[in-house]
Formats: sequence, C-alpha cells, structure tokens
Amino acid sequence: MRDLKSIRFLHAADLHLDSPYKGMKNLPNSIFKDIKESTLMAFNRLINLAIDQRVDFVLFVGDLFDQYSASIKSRMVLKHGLEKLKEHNIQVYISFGNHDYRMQEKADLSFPSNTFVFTSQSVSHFVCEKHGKPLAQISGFSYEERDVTEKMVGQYDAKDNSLYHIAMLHGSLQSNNDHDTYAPFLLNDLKGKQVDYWALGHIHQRQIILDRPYAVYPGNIQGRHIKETGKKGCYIVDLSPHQTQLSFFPLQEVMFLQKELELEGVNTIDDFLHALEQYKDLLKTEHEKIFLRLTIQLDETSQIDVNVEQIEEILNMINGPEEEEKYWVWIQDMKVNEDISYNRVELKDSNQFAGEVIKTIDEGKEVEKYIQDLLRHHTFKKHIHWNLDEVKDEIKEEAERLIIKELMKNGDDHAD
Ligand SMILES: [Mn+2]
Repeated sequence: MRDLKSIRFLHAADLHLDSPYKGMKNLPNSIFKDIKESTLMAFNRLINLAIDQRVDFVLFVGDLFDQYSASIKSRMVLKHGLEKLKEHNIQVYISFGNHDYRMQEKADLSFPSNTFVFTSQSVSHFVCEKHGKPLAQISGFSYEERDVTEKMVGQYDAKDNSLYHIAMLHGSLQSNNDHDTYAPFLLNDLKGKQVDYWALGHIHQRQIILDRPYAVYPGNIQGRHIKETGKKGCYIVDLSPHQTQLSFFPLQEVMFLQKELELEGVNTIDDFLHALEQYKDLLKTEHEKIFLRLTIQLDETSQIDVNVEQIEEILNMINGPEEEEKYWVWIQDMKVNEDISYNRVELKDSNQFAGEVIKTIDEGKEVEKYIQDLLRHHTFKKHIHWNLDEVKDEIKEEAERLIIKELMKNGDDHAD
C-alpha cells in the first residue's frame, strides 16, 4: 500500500518555441508579428499558470524547439521562464524530440538548477522530491538522432514501487500512419508497465489515448498552421494514490479556425458583405486573435455568384481594419459555394474519368516535380515562403477538388 501525498504537475509538449511561421510572411506586419510571437506568448502564459496553480513540477515532453537554429529570442524567453519557476521552487523536466534532437549541444543551452534534462537516448530517471522526501520517479529519454524508430517502452521500469512513476515519452502509436512514427508503441505496451501517468508528446492534436493508467497527448500550446485548429494548451494533473485528475488549460495566443457558414437569401454583394461583417463580429471577442479559413455556402434562394477576384477584393476590405486592432479576426481565405461532395472511394473504383484522375493523384507522390519551375521563379520566391512539407498535401487536395468540380459541372460521361 502506498502512503503518498498527492502531487500536482503541469504536462506540456511540442512547444516549438522558435517556429518561424515562414509561410505567413506575406501577411501585414502587425498580424505577422502577433503570429510569430505567439509560441512565446503562450509559453509565458504557461509559466504563469504553473505558478498560479502551485504545481510541484513541469514536464516538457520533446520538441521544445522547432529547428536547430533555436533562435536567440526563444532561448532567452525559455531561460527567463525557467528562472521564474525556480523562484517558486518548481522543478522542470525536459526531454528533446525529433525536432530538437541533440539540442543541448547544438544550441549550447544552459539551464538553472531547477531544470533537469534527459540527455541520453536510453531511458533514465530522476527522483523528484517534495519537502525533502522522495515522491516520484520521472523517467524519460531524449532523441540523439532525428529518427528514433525503435520501441522504447520496454525500458521504462519503476525502480521503487513506493513512489509515483511518471513516464515521459515523445513518440506515437504504431498504428498511426498520419505522422512519422517515432519510438512506436501499442496501447498494451503502455498498460503493461508500472507507470502511473504516461506523459506523451509528438502528436499536436490533444488526446487522451488511455485512462488506466492515463496516457495523454496534451497537443501543442499554440497552433502552427491553419490545420492546427481550436484551443491549444496543457494539462494540470493531480495524482493521488487513488485517483488521477486532469484539467486542460488553453494557452494559445492566436487561434486557428476553420469554419463553415451557410447564408440564405443573399441577392447582392452588399448583402454578402453585411452577412460577412455580422459573422465576423460574432467571432470577435475582447481577448482573442483569430486566424480563420471560411467556407461559405449560399442557399438556392441566393441570387448571386461570387467569383475569385471578388473574393480577394472582399477579403482586402474586410481584413483591412484588423491591422490596427489589438485583438483581431483575420480571414485568411474564403471559399464560396465550392462545397462539392463526392464519395472518393467509390469514384476511384468506378470507370469514370474522374476515377482515373483520383488514381493518378494518389500514385503521383511528388508534388515538387510539378511545381519546381514555379518554386524557382524569382517573383514567386520573393513573395511566397512555403514550407513545402506543410503545404504539399494541401496542394494535392486542392488540385483534386478543382479538377473533380469541373468534371462534375460538365458531366463526367459527356463525350464531345
Ligand atoms: Mn512536435
């Protein structure tokens, strides 16, 4: 029987503090500046939260930095935050992940004495004390190379059963094909270990994948692009011998959102603008910065059609005043009446031409090949700063949608 005091800790992962947000450089300065600083603002909020909530310690499970430059500013903000925690006797445990592997050497980081860093790629542990008494074993490892593809779970062993055992693991479920699979594990692997809480990292979407014991991805603390939507933050965990309690706290500075809007009886551009303004007002609050992708569907009673040039003009007009605002709603892109739905699997199997198109798209893996001339063009290079890895899938999806839409409009089997 364990006779332990309860502990409270903060679990965060994938901070990517130095995210460059390269793909957004063509936004107006004020908006871009807010986005570029968002990860650091969210981090400062996290530090204050840890202090307000009087946690015993904080866990950062991998990808503290986005890339190996680890900008000077992000390092300073991190150090300042850690020192603030030290003033409040809060300990910090850090492991590095696939983005910031070997960061300790690369960025020549020095941390205050409250901060413990896992440096080895083999699992090791620290014992965390409270009021001079050992309370928890915290196990973890850091990536020494970018690809850790071996299974790591087997190495997590409880050294002393009278202590809580908290395991930090940056990796993914073996079955997860959406992400690069690092340090893969099965749910059963996690269940089979003497661990009270699996503090996971790597997947940016918040999720609890197991509740006995808890295995939790807190997600990142700030979205990094339009696909990382909604609230982002961390968990405060209360662990006692008999129960585990989790509370999520949002920390994001800028919220990415994708919304669908249906409009009725829109007969003029004036109506359209009015409806859009109204919708924006609805989203606007006193304390949020919202970066939005909007899909608008006009019903049959609407008499207008809004073309691409008009959309651009409308967005310029609607977004313009936001540059001056402290809290803003920025509509990054807007699609009108482009909602075509088709059963992709069925269509692919059919003998229609559209099926051939989908097959070809699925087989052609390298988008780069088709856009390399564009990427090399000096005007393009000057204005567009894509991170190709981030936009690749989107380009493919968009291309497919446009082609299928045209085909459906013209009637697929119509021969002329
Ligand atoms: Mn990450």
